[in-house]
Amino acid sequence: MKKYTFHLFAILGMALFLSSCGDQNGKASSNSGLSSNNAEKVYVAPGEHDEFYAFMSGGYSGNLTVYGLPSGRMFKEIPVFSQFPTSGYGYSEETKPMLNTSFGFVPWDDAHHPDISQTNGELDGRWIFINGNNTPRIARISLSTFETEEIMEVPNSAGNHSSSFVTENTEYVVAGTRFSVPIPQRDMPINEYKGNFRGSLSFISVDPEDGHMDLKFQILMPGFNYDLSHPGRGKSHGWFFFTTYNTEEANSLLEVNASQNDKDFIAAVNWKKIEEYVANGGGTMMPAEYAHNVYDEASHTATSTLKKEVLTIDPTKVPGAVYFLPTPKSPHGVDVDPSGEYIIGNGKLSADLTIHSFDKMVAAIEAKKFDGEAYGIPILKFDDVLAGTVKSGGLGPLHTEFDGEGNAYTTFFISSEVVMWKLGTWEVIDRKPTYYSVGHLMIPGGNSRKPFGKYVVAMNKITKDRYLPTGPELEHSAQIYDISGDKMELIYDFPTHGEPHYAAGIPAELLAPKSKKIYKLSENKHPFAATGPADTEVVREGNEVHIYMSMIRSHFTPDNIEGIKVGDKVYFHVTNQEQDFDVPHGFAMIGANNSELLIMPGQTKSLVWEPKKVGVWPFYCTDFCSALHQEMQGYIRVSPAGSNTELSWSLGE
Ligand code: K7E
Ligand code: CUA
Repeated sequence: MKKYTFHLFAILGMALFLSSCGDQNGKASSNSGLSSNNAEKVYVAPGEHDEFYAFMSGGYSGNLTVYGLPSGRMFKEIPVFSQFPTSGYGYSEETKPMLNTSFGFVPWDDAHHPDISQTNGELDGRWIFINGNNTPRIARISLSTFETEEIMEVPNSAGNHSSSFVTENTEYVVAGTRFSVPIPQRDMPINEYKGNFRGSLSFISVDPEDGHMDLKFQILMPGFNYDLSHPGRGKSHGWFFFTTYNTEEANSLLEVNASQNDKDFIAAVNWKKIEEYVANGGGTMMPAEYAHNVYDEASHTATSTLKKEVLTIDPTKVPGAVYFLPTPKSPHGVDVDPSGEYIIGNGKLSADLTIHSFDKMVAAIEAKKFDGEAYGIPILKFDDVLAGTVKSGGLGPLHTEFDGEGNAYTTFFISSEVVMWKLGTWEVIDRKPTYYSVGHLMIPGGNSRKPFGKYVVAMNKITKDRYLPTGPELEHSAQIYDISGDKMELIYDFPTHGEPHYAAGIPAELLAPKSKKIYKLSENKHPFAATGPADTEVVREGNEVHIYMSMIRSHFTPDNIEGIKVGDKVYFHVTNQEQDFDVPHGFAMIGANNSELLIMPGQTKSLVWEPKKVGVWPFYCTDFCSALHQEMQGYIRVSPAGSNTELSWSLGE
């Protein structure tokens, strides 16, 4: 330990020396955050573990990446909405159904907001949810296997952005539409948008035992843009808050036309009221097509079901269910503090933050003090619900997180900074620059009753000169600030993959002990599993051939197969017989029009291959698994279509 520290000091000394010489641009050093003390704060010695997991959305990568804090080391990319050749996700026969939608197979999406499941408003570390914006979907990922287990398409939605946030006991994962659309979809002139389009807010229930999702109801709101959302907690549990913009209902040149109103709204939704209404038979079933894809851990296989209807709610028919809180300047994020009292509107075209009071909101509703209505939904008076304003001096507030010690941290995109301020007194305590143009920020547990306020991670949109250049395309950049003291201290930069929008962090001790190590062979229920060499065989059904194959260090059984013909459709069903932690094997077949398979111990995966050329063709293991990994290979003999080469298979003959 001592030795490492010494080396680190030596390296740092050099870095300081170099930067003090100034760079080629003659620009002043931006390394003021760098001191040996800060270096120690992010240094995780070889073999040591990080204190937190950070799950960062991949944005346009469609996936979720896992990092350690404070080291900023990337541990895993979890494929969610995008095909991922590294593991075969979305290419293997078992996982193709995960990417099925009512539009057919959609192997990509734009993933924005991960949120970890909660019990009593605290992170419980069972699952993490994330939204797909483009072809509206919500995914559930297991935090024991770190695999995507379920994807629910969201009908009547478009640009599924105010998603995927969970209620205090994970009763629901909530999804709101960014783009309003005709509901049901129909052929109509675009310029008749106003008054005719609708915005849907979807409540997807989560089974407390197995996490399975079910789309319970959709609230059909006026045709605004529903940008972000967050749950009430503590006393405001039972409510959900959504920001809106484009309350002008413009359908063109929104940068001008959707910035006309001085105030848009935060929609406050009392979902418990709606739940009650639904339980009493309220709501209207509407035809809707949407896919529900579930991955089963025992069979290692996903199935996709196309659902046909959805329960819709007209909010004007449920008294007391929805109110509008006027909020200045096209708010982007809406965040709720750990106590559940303060609802923070981040008006992205403003310098100030608007904080609404939950208690005042309830009092104003009880006193029926309304300032008119919008499409039958009561509008509360701005001054009646206002708790305070943060005069930040920054520009372009986007998102706020909390440290659990009475402080809030807000990102300002335009002025590129994080501003720390005090809940209740609204005074600004500290501000630190970000490099550059920060979007979201994350404190582990920062969207729960119990934040772990040691670090805040800022996720920046623009990288420019932070790293060695990599051509025109640069990875995004995240920055870690130590917030354990009175002021924020920038301690580290690290590159992130795709475009992280939001992230969710959790103490490592809540996840690491229950992380799954292997799949038990004895529990493998895959219909084509070959859990031992005795189960291996090759079965022909017309021109379909099923190969039940097993693998163990360092061979495949069988490794010689003859009798395959051009025009066949060959399924390799490959089972990894290993029962040791971290001994995957890979499988790759020459000319296959998909990817390799990376198969975990005890798991079965299937690859389809349609041989097009006569010959003898090799397959091999792609993961360096033993000293004899290079020997882990086999051959398939492919005969002409119509030939009578007999089907045979063998090992060691
Ligand atoms: Cu990037 Cu939450 Cu999609 Cu703000 S959103 S930055
Ligand atoms: Cu198995 Cu390399």
